[in-house]
Formats: sequence, C-alpha cells, structure tokens
Amino acid sequence: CETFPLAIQLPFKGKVRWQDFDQDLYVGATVVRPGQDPYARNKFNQVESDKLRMDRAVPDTRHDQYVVPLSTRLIWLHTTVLVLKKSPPQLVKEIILVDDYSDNPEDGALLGKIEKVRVLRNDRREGLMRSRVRGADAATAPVLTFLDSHCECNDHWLGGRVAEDKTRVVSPIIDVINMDNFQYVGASADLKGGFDWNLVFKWDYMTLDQRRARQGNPIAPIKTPMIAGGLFVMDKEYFEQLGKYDMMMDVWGGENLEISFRVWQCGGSLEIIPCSRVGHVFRKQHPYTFPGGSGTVFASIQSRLEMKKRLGCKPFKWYLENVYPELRVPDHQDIAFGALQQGGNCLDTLGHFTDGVVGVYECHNAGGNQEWALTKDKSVKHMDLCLTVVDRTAGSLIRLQGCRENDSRQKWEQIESNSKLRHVGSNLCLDSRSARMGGLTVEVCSLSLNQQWKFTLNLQS
Ligand SMILES: [Mn+2]
Repeated sequence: CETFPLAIQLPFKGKVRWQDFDQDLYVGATVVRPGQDPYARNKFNQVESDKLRMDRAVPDTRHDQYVVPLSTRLIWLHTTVLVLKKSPPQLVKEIILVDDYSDNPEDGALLGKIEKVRVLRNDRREGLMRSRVRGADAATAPVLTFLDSHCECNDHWLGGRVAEDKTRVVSPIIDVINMDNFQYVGASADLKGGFDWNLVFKWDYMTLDQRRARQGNPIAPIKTPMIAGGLFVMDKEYFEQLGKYDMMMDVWGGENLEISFRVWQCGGSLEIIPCSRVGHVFRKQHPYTFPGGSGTVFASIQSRLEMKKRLGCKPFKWYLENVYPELRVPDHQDIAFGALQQGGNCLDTLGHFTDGVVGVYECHNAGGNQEWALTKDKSVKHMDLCLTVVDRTAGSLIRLQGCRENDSRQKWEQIESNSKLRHVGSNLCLDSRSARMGGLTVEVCSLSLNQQWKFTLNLQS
C-alpha cells in the first residue's frame, strides 16, 4: 500500500484546527432525551453515537479482520474530523459539506469554522443526486472524493490511483460500523459490488478462481461491476464529461447503479482498492421520505439516452457480457426468477447436486444456491438442476435432478396469485414443514404458511 509523507499545514485565518473544535458544545444541542427513540432521527442509535469522541481511533483493518469496541457522534463532525486526521494534508484541498435543507441550519454552519471546511446549504430539499452535483460544481480541486456523512476514514485511505488514469473511478473496501453499538468491523476483501434484478445493490463473493488469482497479490485493485455509491473518488473533469448525475433524479437511491453502468459503458472502469478502508454505518432503512410516495420519482430519461449516444457508450448487453458475466440474466423462457422466499427463509440447494434434497436457509440475497427460475415449460430450475417429485405421494421428499424436457415429475405451476407452487402431475404443493427433518416435501395443498412461496421477480405480472 502506498503512503504519503505528511506535510504540516496551518489553518487559515478565522478557522480552527479540528483538534480545537468544541465537540461537547456541538453535540450537546441535539442529544436524545430520556424516553425518545434513539433511532428516530437518523435510523442509527444516536445515543451510542453521541458517546463517541470525534476522533476515535479506528482499527487498521487492512488484510485482516477484527472487532474493536471503541468510542463519536458519527454524523458530519466525525466524518469531517477523520478526513482531516487520516489524510495527508497536501491531498485534501477542501472539504465541502452540502446541507440538504436539514431542519437545523446550525448543524452545518458551525462545522464551517473548522479548517478547510466549506458548507453549502440548499434552500430547499434537493435530494442526494442534485446535492452531490452542487458540491462537485463548487469544488476547486481536480479530483473529487464523495463521502456519505456517516463514515470513518481509515489509515492511508487516500491514494493516487485516479491521478494515474482519470477514467478510473475507485472505491475503498467499505468496513462496517454497527448501527446499534458503533463497533467498527473489518469487511471481507473478497467482495465485488453487484446488483439483483430488483435493481438493488448487493455484494458478490468472488469466485474460487478469482480468489485464487489474487492470492499472489492481495492488494491489487479489484475490478468491480458496481460501486456501493456512497464513497468513491473520481476525476472532476471526467465526472463532468460523463454527465455528472441525472439532475432529474430525486431523493435517494438508484444513482449508484446508474453511474456504475455509465462509467463502464462509456469507457471508464470501476475499482475497489484493498489498501483503502473506510467505515460506513449501514442502516436497515434510509431516513428519507419520498413526498407523494417512492413511485413518483420516475422521470423522463430522454436527454440521458441522447447523452450516452453522444458519448459513444456501449450497450447494456456489452456490460452484462464483459463486466458482469457472473450475473444470471433472466431470459424469455423465465416466468419467475430470483430467490424463492418464505418469510425470511429461501429455498436453498444446501450445496447439493443430483439426487440431493433441498431445504430452506436464511435469505442472503446473493444468488448462488438460492437462485431459481420458473420457466415457461414449467420447470423450477437452479442452473441445470430441476426440482423433481420422485414419489407422487404426500410427504415424499423433493430431489434435485438434471432437467429433462417433458418429464412430468419436473412440472410445476404457480397457483393462488403466485403464492404457491403446485406439482402438476400430483396436485401436491411445495412444502417446508419437514425442512429441518430431511428436506422439502410435497404435501396436500392447504392454507399452511409452509406452502407460501414468493419469487423475487415475477416477470408475467
Ligand atoms: Mn450511507
């Protein structure tokens, strides 16, 4: 991992060094009072966050994993302070905080007293994408680093990868800051960013071959189909040249997929840099509201399509084949696709192959053993294995067998508004009641919750 010499810089007139900023005064204004929900405001535990010091030590998680319970109020102050503390000063020209019309203008304004910090406040709620573009437009340095407000930069997180080639867009390995107790946990270095067909970002574990290939050089940059989107570095000119973000995008979400597709298809690349680690508070829900409902955020993409044409961008098919060949693409033979879900559990091959039984396992949204397709010829398929009813009596175990055309033992259909799977030849339903005692079975169709199954994606509805 590269390191940079640390030059000493003095703060500008009228600004304070981060070490001299009065954290207690700043944090004290928004403490959670007894009886208030600590998750209400930010969807993470603010009581725990407020206990931390603004410059808490962050464990060095590079090439290793460990958990260290440590002590900051993670929102702006902490993120800002750690950028200053963990970066060679000559690499940080300024920190631009965009306050997207938060309820208290002081939150941002006070931070503007810290060295290098500039605060821009929107005069109405603009959402993530337009706020980022506003910050980027205001920036005077040649390279942009986007960071969410709830991050902790680790040692040596900033490097020169983008300066060498401005078409590289790079992201750190994103360590996990627990939203309940704010423990900092190192993330695996064997992950790439991807997405599922609900267009939700997910992490993909590298294949065995990919991991083997990296053994000799574990710190080599990892080409990734997708970046998580909250934390990345991009050349400012290149960001502008590629069309920044779609200014018609509202609120939050989806922009990470869009910019990832655009970078790859329009001639750039995305990389995860294993030497760079930044912690991030992953929340179960985002704290934003969608005025009028999330269905109202769709807008015309005509001008974006024209822009991609102008830039000579490659088609999405090229991206799927060359950048993300691991992704299984639902085809015109599929009626339904993805995980087959029952509550929090999913139909799982359990790693079994021909003649093995199937079971359920906690849904992991990573495809793999939980990826299924119901096809037009009525088979329930995982790769080239099909769910097979060997014995057509209630209570008999279902097995995986190679898919065969016209084998009635492998024919299934969705019934009752696609909530159940019925084996056509026996009229029995896929059932999980014996999942823990041997595997999934077929049973007389009933109202039992053990027979309720839902595909991630129904392509006919
Ligand atoms: Mn975030």
